[in-house]
Amino acid sequence: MQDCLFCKIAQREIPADIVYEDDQVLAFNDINPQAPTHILVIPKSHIATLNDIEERDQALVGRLPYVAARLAGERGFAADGYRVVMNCNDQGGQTVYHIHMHLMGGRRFTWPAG
Ligand code: IU
Repeated sequence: MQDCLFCKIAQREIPADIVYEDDQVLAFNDINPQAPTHILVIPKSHIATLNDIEERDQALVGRLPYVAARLAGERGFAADGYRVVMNCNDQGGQTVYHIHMHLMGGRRFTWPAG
């Protein structure tokens, strides 16, 4: 999608520190990390918010936690635990309108979220 930052990253029009890629999904280090590891896992195709996921997108979106868990395993904190987050719309804290799963690990997280 035109003017979508994460589409531009997926299309290599804007640089990012990419840590994983397959035909459907891309993962890159967050530019403003909130944990020792903070990776964003995105679908390559544009979906603006969680509310915009369609029936046909289910397998694609299901791939996000699959990839996140795999990356957590590779980085050695899968067993200790980690946090995945998807923010939706303004009150949910979403700032980039292309769905993304935050994978954060390497420290202890608290609950409830702020
Ligand atoms: P949010 O859930 O939409 O608030 O998360 C957006 C994330 O995208 C946030 O953690 C930013 O630090 C991150 N990010 C980025 O990695 N690179 C960028 O160029 C921009 C935002 I703008």
